[in-house]
Order: sequence, then C-alpha cells, then structure tokens
Amino acid sequence: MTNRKPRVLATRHFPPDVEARLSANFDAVLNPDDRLFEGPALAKASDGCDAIMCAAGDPLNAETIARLSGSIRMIATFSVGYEHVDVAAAAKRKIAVSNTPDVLTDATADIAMLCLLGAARRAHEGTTMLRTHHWVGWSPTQLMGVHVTGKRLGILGMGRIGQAMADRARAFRMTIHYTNRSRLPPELEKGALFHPDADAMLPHCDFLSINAPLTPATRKWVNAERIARLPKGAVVINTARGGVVDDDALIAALKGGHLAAAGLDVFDGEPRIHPGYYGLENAFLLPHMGSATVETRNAMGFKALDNLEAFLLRGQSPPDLVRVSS
Ligand code: 8YV
Repeated sequence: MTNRKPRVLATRHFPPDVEARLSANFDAVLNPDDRLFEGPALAKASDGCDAIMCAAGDPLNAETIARLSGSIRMIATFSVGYEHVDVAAAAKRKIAVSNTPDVLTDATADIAMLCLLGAARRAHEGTTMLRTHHWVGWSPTQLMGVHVTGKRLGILGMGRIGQAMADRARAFRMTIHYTNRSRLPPELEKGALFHPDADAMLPHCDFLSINAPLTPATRKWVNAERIARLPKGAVVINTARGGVVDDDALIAALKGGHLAAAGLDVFDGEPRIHPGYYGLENAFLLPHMGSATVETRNAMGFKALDNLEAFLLRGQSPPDLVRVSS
C-alpha cells in the first residue's frame, strides 16, 4: 500500500483558492493557461489520474468517456448543469459524477433579473448611445422601454434558480406564472400560478424566463410556434442553456417586432454564438456570467472539492452525486 495522493486533472484554470485546496489535498494536474481540451486530448491528459474536475463545455460525451483510462473513478463538474457529461456512459464505466447545486442559485437569479431589466429598459442601446458620443441630451421620447413593475412573469423550470428568480420578481410586484415537471408545495409556490401545460402558460407571459436544464425534451423548446403564443411585445430571458432556444426563431421574432426584447446570458454553441444576435439592438447580451462572482465561483469549486474529497479520500458517496436519469 502506498500513501500516494489521488491524482486529479483540472481541465480549466479554477479560482486561486480552489486550486490551492485542490493542490493541498490531491496530486493536482493544473491547467494554468486555461487551454481548452478537445475530447481525445482530454482523455490523454487524464491518463493515470483518479478523477477529473471539469467545467461546462468540456466534451465529456460518450466518445471521450470511452477513451478515458481505467484509472478514472470520478468526474466532478464545476457547474450545476451537467449536459456536457454523459452520465449514463460514465455509469457504465463505474465513474461517479458530481455537480455543484445550490451555491450558484442567487448569483444566477441576479443575472436573470439583470437580463430582464436590461432587455426591458433598453440598457444596451442606452450604454451604446452614451459611450459612442451619440447622446445629445434627454428627450421625452428617448429609449422608451417596456415597463416591468406589475407585469406577468412566466418561468419555465421552477427549480432552485427559477424560485430565486420568482422571489426577485415579487419585489417588482410581478405576478408569477410557472411550469414545471411537478407542482410545488404551497410554501415554495408562494402564490405563483402553476400551469401543468407549458404551452398554455405562454399567452400569460409578458416576460418569459428560461430556468430549465437542457435535456432532449427542452432542446429548442422556445421555437417559432411557442414564441407566437407569447403576447406581442413580450420579453424572453435565458440564463439556463442556449440550446433551449431556437436561435433562428428568436432572432426572427426580435427583428419582426413580435418580441420587444430578449435578455440572454447563454447561447447555443457558445462562444460561437448565432451571428444574427450581434446586430440586434433589442437583445441585451452577456457572456455566460450567471455564476461569475468571486464568492460563487469559490463556493462552486469548494463544492466540487467536497465531492472529490468524500469519494477519493474517505471512500464515501459524493454528496452531490448525479444519478442517471430514468
Ligand atoms: C457555470 C453554469 O459558471 O453551473 C452552471 O451550470 O451554467 C455556469 O454558471 C459554468 O457552467 C461553469 O462550468
């Protein structure tokens, strides 16, 4: 028996405090230049490792997982979303997978509210006007946007982040509608109106916030037909995953005027986003910043480490084990 520390590959350059703990407790293989790994290179880099600490966007699909060396026992993703990890393929190879729920709920809901307000109140056009020296002064009709207070907000996916978004919207006296796999108990629902049929909720949404994970069932869920069911002048907010939206349909509705605006923090195929977004004045766009606060990114890293330490150092089940969905 040797006392060697388990070896963990960090696929990304993580926050300094996170890497310090990773290096203290494990034989850490770091990525200080934050090079992005393609699948085969990732598999090669993890040769001889016991675990991989990865992030959203890393290609831990079935093909990469099939190439991983037999020494890999765990994949801990530095994210709550885990659509980039083929959990079933990992389970077949007896590789445990963990994620980081809870700790990024507030930061992501804050960004969702920022997207809602930024889109409704034409923040992109306002800051651009000012910074490009095109502001000639206040005028009674300048940059009139969509009023927020008192409007109806529909939430697709009332999990932790959807509920936190609802809490923020209540401060704006918004009426909350939601659709979810199951209805929430009254103490979590807090008076929000449940729609068992998601499509039936859409005509009630002045604002639609997407807070559902990307799954085969939600891929391109926001399509042309569903956008047409939203009231004219509605605003769409997405802080979940870009793949939930059909970009061509959203861009057409933003150009054609059926939608007043969109506030987007996530994009299909990011960072190579649909080129149609760049020129759209009524799209308030952020580069996937939902969890980007020092406190949150540290908490995500510490949670990933809690899981790695439980499994690799203490032989316990990771507290945030991701199970294969049925
Ligand atoms: C993360 C996210 O920052 O945790 C998630 O699922 O979407 C982000 O906020 C990112 O995925 C890091 O891996």
